[in-house]
Amino acid sequence: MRDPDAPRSPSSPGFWRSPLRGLRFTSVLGLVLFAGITVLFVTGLVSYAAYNPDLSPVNDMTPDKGILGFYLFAWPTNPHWLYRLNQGVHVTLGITLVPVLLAKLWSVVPRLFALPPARSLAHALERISLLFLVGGALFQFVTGVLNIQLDYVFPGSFYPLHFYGAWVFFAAFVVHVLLRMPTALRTLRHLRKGPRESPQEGPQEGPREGPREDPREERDDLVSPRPAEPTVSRRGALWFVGGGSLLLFATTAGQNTDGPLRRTALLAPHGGGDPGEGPNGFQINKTAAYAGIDAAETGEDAWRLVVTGRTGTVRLGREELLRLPLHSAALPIACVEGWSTSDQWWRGVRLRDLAALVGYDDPPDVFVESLQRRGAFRKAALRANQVADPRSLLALYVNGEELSLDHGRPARVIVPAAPGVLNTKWVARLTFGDL
Ligand code: HEM
Ligand SMILES: Nc1nc2c(c(=O)[nH]1)N[C@H]1C(S)=C(S)[C@@H](COP(=O)(O)O)O[C@H]1N2
Ligand SMILES: [Mo]
Repeated sequence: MRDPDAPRSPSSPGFWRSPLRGLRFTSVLGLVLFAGITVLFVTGLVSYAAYNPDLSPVNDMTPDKGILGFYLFAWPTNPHWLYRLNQGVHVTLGITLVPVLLAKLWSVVPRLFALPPARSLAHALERISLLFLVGGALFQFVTGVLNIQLDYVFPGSFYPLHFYGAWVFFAAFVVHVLLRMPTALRTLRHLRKGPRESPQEGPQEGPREGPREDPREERDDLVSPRPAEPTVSRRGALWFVGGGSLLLFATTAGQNTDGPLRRTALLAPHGGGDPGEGPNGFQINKTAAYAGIDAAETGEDAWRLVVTGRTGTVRLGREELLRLPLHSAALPIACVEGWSTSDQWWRGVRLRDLAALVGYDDPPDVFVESLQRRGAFRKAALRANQVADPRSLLALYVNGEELSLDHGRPARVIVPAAPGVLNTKWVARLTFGDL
């Protein structure tokens, strides 16, 4: 027989000795995760809807989604910062929650090794759901962070992985919350009524047997039966976790601003090309060089915008385009990676005016194609409501100057509230008609 106190096996309760572990620590972290992960799930699904995946296969990064697309809706154009807010929250919150997730896992790690693996069928099912919970949590956080930091280590495949992963993880999450929320709330209610000990005093004793001061108190298997000397109080540990989160927040959030604050975004993705100063001096995602754009093709003599619709095809050179009414709109670029710019001042031709040129008084959907020959974002489909918005432009100018080559010269799409991927650069062709 194994001595239950022998710290040799991680499945023996005595192996885990931190006096910080206990229902309270786990419950506080659990409640923070509950709020945070619910917001992550909702903003994640909303971000997917923002791509118009049900409009055209070119927009759909997860074509085999099946019924998981049940909730999709026509993405609105108001408020114009909608995607900026949604994705800023999704990415910034995801990064900020990393320390909380790690601390939560640490707090329950003895449970993961507990033997016997299953005491009953119900217990076996719960443990299988925990596999999906823990695996799913790690998977979602790791794929999310890798996608932002390593600039598409898995181009294309990231979207289905993160999308299906979200559903598996969230299903396990809901089961876990249903099972554990009562415990978490009861534990914290006790805490507010006055804990039996101050956090500095270390662990309770004899969690398994013996009389308790409050007989209704739950048994707490997370408390170590042979705790080590505390090196930090529970409150101190929570501050440590919160401090880690704060640090990540402070080094991430700046990527949603322009100007000097952006330099605080040490964890923002880098390498998009140096935007330099001046009117075109805002974040660049893919540079023209990266996208394989030949400057000669964008020049006055070479470039023709090809617009197709009900009444046929119209080809417009830059000069002809500029003879159409020009309009302005102040709109941000907001990337799925969680960075965004503040509103830039774009100037160009309304998409709905271009639709009218080829026979549509009531704007239909449009299929946009770039000069770019390869790469995932060279085509995009916009919905009729986006085409109809008077702020949706084929922009030729930004902040009073011609678009730089990296920002999409000679012309790019800009649509209010849309994710960056739908703002196609180096536009060559617009095909209007219901998709
Ligand atoms: C990413 C999300 C989460 C992960 C990966 C996670 C993981 C775990 C794991 C593996 C356990 C041990 C279960 C066992 O073997 O009995 C556990 C216990 C617990 N979790 Fe979570 N959890 C998460 C979110 C939450 C949330 C949102 C709550 C709040 C309602 C919560 C509250 C608890 C409580 C109170 C326990 C201890 C239960 C007990 O000892 O009776 N957890 N968690
Ligand atoms: N042709 C083309 N257009 C594109 C892209 C691209 O790779 N190719 N990237 C898109 C993405 S993901 C974003 S976030 C925005 C970024 O625009 P910016 O580089 O001008 O900031 O452009 C979009 N338009
Ligand atoms: Mo993007």
